[in-house]
Amino acid sequence: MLVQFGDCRIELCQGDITEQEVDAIANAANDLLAGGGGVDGAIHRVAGPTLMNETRTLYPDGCPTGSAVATTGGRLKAKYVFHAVGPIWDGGQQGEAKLLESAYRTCLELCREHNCDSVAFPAISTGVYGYPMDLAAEIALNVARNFVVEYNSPKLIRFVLFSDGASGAFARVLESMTE
Ligand code: AR6
Repeated sequence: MLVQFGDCRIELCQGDITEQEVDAIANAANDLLAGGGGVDGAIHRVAGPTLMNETRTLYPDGCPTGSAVATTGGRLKAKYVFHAVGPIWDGGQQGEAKLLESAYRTCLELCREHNCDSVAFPAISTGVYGYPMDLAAEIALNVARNFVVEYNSPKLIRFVLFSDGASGAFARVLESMTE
């Protein structure tokens, strides 16, 4: 499914983010940038040791929750990886929505900084961090839509979803944006 906003499109697909041929992919990292399981583990495995070397050297203090930092893509097809730190879900009253929003938004700002026309995102925080998928989908897609409407870039934002549940949740929200 895809929806066009001005010159930009927001696209949904089901699959593995490590295989995406885009300028940048976002990672769902932790605040120590210590690597881990889930999509983080998969990205580091495919990209190789360059990623961890760069995060250790460039960001020895890690990255605060709600923000993101850039490295190159190592052996990935993508030129850059934006390591985004989403919040751990704690019932929804601890500022989780704002933090998730700013994690996505920082990645989109990094696209502008690094001249990336295309970026792929996983559903940040919806795995180990427990963010409810439907709420996360609404935040992710709202940030994406608001950003492209404001800046007319990047030209492509693709959400790469790992399960039927994630695809369904994102599709429902994106459909509602076209009504
Ligand atoms: N491609 C796309 N999506 C994926 C892939 C993949 N290859 N693998 C998993 N997902 P998670 P979080 C989906 O747990 O919740 C790590 O240990 C997955 O189904 O990877 O932000 C970090 O180091 C889910 O919908 O990230 C942190 O400590 C989504 O990606 C912590 O987990 C995010 O799941 C971050 O937790």
